[in-house]
Amino acid sequence: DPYAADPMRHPALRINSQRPFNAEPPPELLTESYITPNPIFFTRNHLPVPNLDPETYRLHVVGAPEGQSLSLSLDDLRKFPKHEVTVTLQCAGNRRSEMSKVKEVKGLEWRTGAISTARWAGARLCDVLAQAGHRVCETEAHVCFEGLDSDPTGTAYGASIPLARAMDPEAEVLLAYEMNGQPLPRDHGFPVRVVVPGVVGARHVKWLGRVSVESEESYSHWQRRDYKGFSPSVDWDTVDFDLAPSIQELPIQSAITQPQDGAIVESGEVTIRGYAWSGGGRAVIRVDVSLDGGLTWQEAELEGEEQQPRKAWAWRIWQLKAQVSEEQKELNIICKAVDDSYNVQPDTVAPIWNLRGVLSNAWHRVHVQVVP
Ligand code: MTE
Ligand code: MO
Repeated sequence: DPYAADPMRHPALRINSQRPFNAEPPPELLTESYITPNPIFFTRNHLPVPNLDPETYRLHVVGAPEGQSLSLSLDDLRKFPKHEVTVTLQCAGNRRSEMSKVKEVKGLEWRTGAISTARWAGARLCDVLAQAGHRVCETEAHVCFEGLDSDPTGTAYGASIPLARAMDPEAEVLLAYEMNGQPLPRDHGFPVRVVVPGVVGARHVKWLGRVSVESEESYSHWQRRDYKGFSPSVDWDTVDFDLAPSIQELPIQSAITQPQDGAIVESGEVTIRGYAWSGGGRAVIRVDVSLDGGLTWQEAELEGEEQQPRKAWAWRIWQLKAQVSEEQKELNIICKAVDDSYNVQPDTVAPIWNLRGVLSNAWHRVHVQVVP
C-alpha cells in the first residue's frame, strides 16, 4: 500500500477521498480565524505523501546556459534572504459540489472549504533563479516545477508558471520551508513547496524536487490535461485541452460559512460570516449580502488585515449582523464579492458549468429556517 506511510490527520477534517488524501475543514472552523491553523488547512493530494529526509533532501535547480545548476540542501535554501508572506491558497475545484448539482462533473466533491490561508516563509524563487544564472528574457518562458511524489509508473506531479511572474520580486513567489512559523507539515509539502501568491493551488508544487526554465509550459498532465476551463457546451467527447490556457490567476470568489445551508436560526440578531478572495493580487473591495434571495442587499464588514493594492494575496473574512424579525419564516442568504478591478461573481452556476467542475464562483446561496 503506497499510502501506508501517509501522515496522521486532524479528525475535524471532512474527507473527500482517503487515498490519495483530500479533505477540507468544516465551514465554521474555516473562518474562525484569519490564519488557518496548519492541522485543519485543506489538503489536496494527487498521490501518496513522500517521506523525505530533511538531512539528505536536495532541491535541483537547472542553471541557465551561461549560469550553473544548483543542488540546494535545506540549509543552503535558508541562506537566501528569508521572505514571509500571507497567502490564500484555493483549489480550482473549490465549490465543485454546487456545479455537479447542475450536471455531472468529473472531480472531488469539494464544498466551500478547498481554500485556506497561511503565513509562508522561505527563499524567494527570483533570488534562487538568479543564483542559477537566470534572467528575465524577451521570449516567452516558463518555470517548471516537479514534485517528489510519484505514481506507480514513476511520473511525478508537476506544474509551471510564467518566468515573468517567477522573476518579479513584487510577485513574491516563494520556495517555502515554513508554514505559520512551523516547518511545513508533511501533507503540505515538507520540506519545501512552491507558493505562488494569487495563483491557483495546482501551481504551488509540494515536495519540490526540481526547478527548470523551459520555453514551453510543463508537460505534466496537471498542467496540460487538467485545470483548464471550458464552455458549458464542451463534453468529454469534444473537449480539446490544447485549446484552453492553463488556469493561473483565479476569479473573484466568496462564500458563506455561517449559518450553514439547512440550519435553523433564532430571530433577532443573526450573524452571517464568510470569506472573500480574488486572484492575481486583486483586493476585495466589497461583499454584498442578501437575506431575501437577492431582492435587497446589505454590505458586510470586512475583517482581518488591510490588503495592499495589486498584492492582496490573502482573503478577507467578512461578517454581517442582521436584524431578522419573528415574521420571517425563512432566509435565502446570498453573498457576492467585488474586487478592485470591479470583477463580480456570476449569479448562477449553470452558465459557468464546465466538465471538470473548476472555477465554481457563482453567488453562494444558503437557505435557513427562522424560529422565534
Ligand atoms: N504538489 C504535489 N507535488 N502534488 C500534488 O498532488 N496538489 C496541488 C498543489 N501541489 C499537489 C501539489 C493542488 S491541485 C493543490 S490545490 C495544492 O497543492 C493544495 O495544497 P495543500 O494540500 O497544501 O492545501
Ligand atoms: Mo487543486
